[in-house]
Amino acid sequence: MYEEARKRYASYGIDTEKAIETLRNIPISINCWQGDDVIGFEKGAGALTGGIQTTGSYPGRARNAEELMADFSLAISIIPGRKRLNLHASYLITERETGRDTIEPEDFAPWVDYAKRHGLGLDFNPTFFSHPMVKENLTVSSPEKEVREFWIRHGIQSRKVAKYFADELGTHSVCNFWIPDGFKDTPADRLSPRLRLRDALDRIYDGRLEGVVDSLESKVFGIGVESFTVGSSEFYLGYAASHKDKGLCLLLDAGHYHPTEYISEKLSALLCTFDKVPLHVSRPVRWDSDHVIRLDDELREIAKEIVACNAIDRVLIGLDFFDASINRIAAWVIGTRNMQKALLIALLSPYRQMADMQDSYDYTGLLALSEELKALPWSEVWDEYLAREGVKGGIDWLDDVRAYESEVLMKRC
Ligand code: RNT
Ligand code: ZN
Repeated sequence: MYEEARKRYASYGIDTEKAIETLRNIPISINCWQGDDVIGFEKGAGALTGGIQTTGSYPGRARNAEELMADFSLAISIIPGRKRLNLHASYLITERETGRDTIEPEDFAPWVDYAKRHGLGLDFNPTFFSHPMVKENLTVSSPEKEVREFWIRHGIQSRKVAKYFADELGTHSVCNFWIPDGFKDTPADRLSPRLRLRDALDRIYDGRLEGVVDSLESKVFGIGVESFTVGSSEFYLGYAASHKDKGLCLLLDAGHYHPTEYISEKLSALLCTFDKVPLHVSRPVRWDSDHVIRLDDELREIAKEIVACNAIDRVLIGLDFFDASINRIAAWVIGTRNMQKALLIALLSPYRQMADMQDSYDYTGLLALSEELKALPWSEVWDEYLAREGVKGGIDWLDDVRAYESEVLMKRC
């Protein structure tokens, strides 16, 4: 079957072997927070705030680091290719009495050991939500100095953790800031909170850290903060672009724009200015709902842009979804494998030839070819790839997840 597929692609000038080799080396950063509904391991952790929500009560949520690691290990054994793990500050593993503003790299040492054991890179996110020091939905843009200072310290300490990850693991670490500050209703003063956010960022980013990719994630609105987001797209685009010399860049989350805007369309725009473009690939349904990503048109278009822009090394693919209504390990596997399927489909397309058609105004040929490509047997190439990686193809992997579910997950209460 694969031989037939290989020949078919070759007739379009596409080398399936090269596509497989490239795919194997594209790292995907998988979000740890799908495993436990964004709760984390802090004492007293519970309510999720910041305008995001997990819905559903599927049994078996990981309740501690040991369980989360065990669950994640099963997931990555079913996911081919290179993987990274994306952590939040709230996932610290420590005996030390510490607060968000006093976290230290050592509080994440067990994650570094885990990453080394499994050949993973680590990315990091400060956690500006689910905490009593979030006052009226505000952190660094609060009118209260004490609140601002607390969260500025959290930002500064978080970058140290990312630096530690980069140093220990010999691969970059994305340190992504998503700050959910906003207002439920129309504010009287939009400028002051934004100036306070700007000043906080000036304090947090006081020098480049080798190996750390510092990124800022904007958002359009959140639940309970519907009317105003301090860190909007324009705010962060302007800030990141004007602090490019400090290594700052903008992260694109697929769920953080108006419903007719797509991040696939924005990638090439950012690549004109920024060296690196980190992503949170997510799936918004009616709002920023963070559904598990499907192999839908937008996912395919995101992958197409990464490949067609020749930006595999510049776009840092991270996932951001959290569905509590289905088996969480299956969610990781389905979402990550979909990202990889979309990349494979993109790698199996003759973009040079298509760009030439565009440049010679052959829009008819371009439409005809791109529609024909959809019917080519990419799934044969996918199955071959999984077989070579020693990973189960088809739906067979689900048996392993179901067995683990009855043996392990169902015993958690
Ligand atoms: C929320 C943002 C943010 C979070 C994670 C948990 O809308 O997308 O990235 O999902 O940091
Ligand atoms: Zn995100």
